[in-house]
Amino acid sequence: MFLLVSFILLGAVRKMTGQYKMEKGAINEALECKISELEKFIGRRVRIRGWLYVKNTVGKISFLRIRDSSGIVQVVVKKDKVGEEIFEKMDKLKRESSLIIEGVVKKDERAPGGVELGAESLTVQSPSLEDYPLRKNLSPNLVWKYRHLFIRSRIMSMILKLRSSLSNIFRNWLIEHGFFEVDAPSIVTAATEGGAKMFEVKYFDKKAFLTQSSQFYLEGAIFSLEKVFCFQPSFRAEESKTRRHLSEYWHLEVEASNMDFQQLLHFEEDMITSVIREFYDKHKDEIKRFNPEFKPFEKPFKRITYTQAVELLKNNGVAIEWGKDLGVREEKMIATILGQPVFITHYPRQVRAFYHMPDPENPSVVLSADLIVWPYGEITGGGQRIDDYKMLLERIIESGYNPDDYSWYLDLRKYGSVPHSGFGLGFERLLAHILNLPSIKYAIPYPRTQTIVYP
Ligand code: NSS
Repeated sequence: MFLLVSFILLGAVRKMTGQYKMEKGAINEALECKISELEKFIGRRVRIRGWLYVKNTVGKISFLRIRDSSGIVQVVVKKDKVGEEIFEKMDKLKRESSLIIEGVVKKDERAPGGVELGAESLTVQSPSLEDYPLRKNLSPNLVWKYRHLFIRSRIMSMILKLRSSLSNIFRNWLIEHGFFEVDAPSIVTAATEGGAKMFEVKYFDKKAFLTQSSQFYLEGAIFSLEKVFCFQPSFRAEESKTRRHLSEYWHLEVEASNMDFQQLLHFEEDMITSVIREFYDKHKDEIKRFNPEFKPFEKPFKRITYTQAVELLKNNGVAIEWGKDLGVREEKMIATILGQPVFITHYPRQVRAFYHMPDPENPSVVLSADLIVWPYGEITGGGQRIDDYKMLLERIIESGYNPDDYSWYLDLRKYGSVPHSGFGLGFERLLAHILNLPSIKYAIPYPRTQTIVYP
């Protein structure tokens, strides 16, 4: 009796875990796999699921290129193998129809990936209802109009994979270095970055905004967790139609207690060089395809103070007054002369947001740093924060803001304030720089710019 019960139970467990099916199927059933795995299964019968990329029929044979998330394979469909009805149906299929194909994997040195699939059965999951609108020689307008389809392209799927990997590497690096991920609200009531415009939101009967930066919320969180970061969108309503501006971009922001300005610069260098090195080592071939010239950044990064930068620019014929913010032209010149990336530090207080700590040795400048590359410009902005209640209140008033709007932020300086620093990194700017993309819009699946809000 005991043996009988055990036997029945064992059978149930094997069924549940799929073990039973595997054993039975090993002989007859096709093995479900991704296209990139096919080379491991030469001679085996497999099943792939994908989308029709290209079709070319010559008499009774059709050559299909099928893509899935992992790659592309050539599938040879012979009329006598799949039957006349299926062959005719398949021959009418339009690009991007979704298919399930079973067949035997064959070695073929000439084929991309070194293999091709000899189809034995073909199931149309869903035929494309119309001609696919994205064909060769795409105009930029078409790309933005059909962004939801364009992300299926090989180039975009490659970029999206790299994007996903880069964000994972950043996250893992920060977590391994003792940071906690903290989530901040996207709907807020006040500005953080003086210069940048905000999107207004009707929030029930109140006025609110889409956040420009999660910095203030991270500053709040250091008093709980000490080392924190977030990776989420920031919104900028700037009317800039440049290759480096998005209205919604992914912002990696880091904040740490008891970190001073010099420690912050070292921290940024460490994080950025380690993350880019790991990213490069993992994806060298893909990165080289986009940007053969790219070399991972080396420590230490070049450093120049704003005042030295103004001197340098003047010596190179640029008419710039001390106290004015640096523009694209100036950043380009500095990055070209000094090499990149370069930290520009100690900006005049009037061109930086109110929360920056004035330099105790020269309070007309603040302990802030932008990391500049070319052509994407500033990839990080950050610095040491004012941690004194009175000083922060004065700076808020001096900058023309209403202290009531910032009372919770001021509170942080009332209860056990500590020196602290942090920075924000424009994720798409960094990715676009590494891959040398023609515009930041290629570094994000669904860009939002002054002119693009659909799809
Ligand atoms: O405005 S920043 O320079 N700084 C802040 O928002 C700080 N509150 C961040 C912090 O210290 N936690 O923006 C930071 C970075 C900047 O260096 C750019 O790389 C990127 O955010 N950024 C942008 N990327 C894409 N599009 C736009 N419009 C954009 N604006 C800033």
